Amino acid sequence: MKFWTKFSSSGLTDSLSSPLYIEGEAVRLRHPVQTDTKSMVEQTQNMQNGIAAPRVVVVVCLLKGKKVLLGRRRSSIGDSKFSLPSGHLEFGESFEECAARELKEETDLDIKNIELLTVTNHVFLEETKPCHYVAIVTRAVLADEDQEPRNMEPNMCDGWDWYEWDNLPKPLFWPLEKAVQTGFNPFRP
Ligand code: IPR
Ligand code: MG
Repeated sequence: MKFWTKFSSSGLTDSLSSPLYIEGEAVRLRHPVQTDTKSMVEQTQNMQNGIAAPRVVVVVCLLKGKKVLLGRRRSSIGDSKFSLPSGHLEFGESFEECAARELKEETDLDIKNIELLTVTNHVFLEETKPCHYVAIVTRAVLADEDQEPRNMEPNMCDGWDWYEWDNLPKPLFWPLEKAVQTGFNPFRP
């Protein structure tokens, strides 16, 4: 069953049975949401068969001794926040493949012993760019302990460094912040 939500230029007119029109086109949503027309235009950038869809990202807790690798983001999403290396899951990829690829792309590091730890759900409909992400949180270690991270995407990140889990920098980017709030600890066996 498909739900529809109708918007007017003045904002939300909530109805499960009315279409949402953005620039003349009807857009299907599975749930009515509280936001305005401009936000909806942004939100519906990720469409699958005409339905606004969540995206999947894989984040990696790369552990070295008592430290974890973090970088300060440069991005319209989470700008200036400290983030685990992360990236969007590509079609056909396993979580482990995505983790290894993203680490290589962003830090030039090779990793091993990639394990799934937890999943976090992030729904931000009130942001300038509303979005919905499911974050697959993994853990890994360096394939070669002597490797050092390189900032491979300086337009996306200020640089990578190792931080003590008990003394994380602030502010943290959502996936890590949410995990920490729930008592998550990647160092637990
Ligand atoms: P990419 O795929 O560009 O590495 O994604 P990202 O690191 O900017 O974003 C993934 C995190 C989500 C939660 C925005
Ligand atoms: Mg990334």
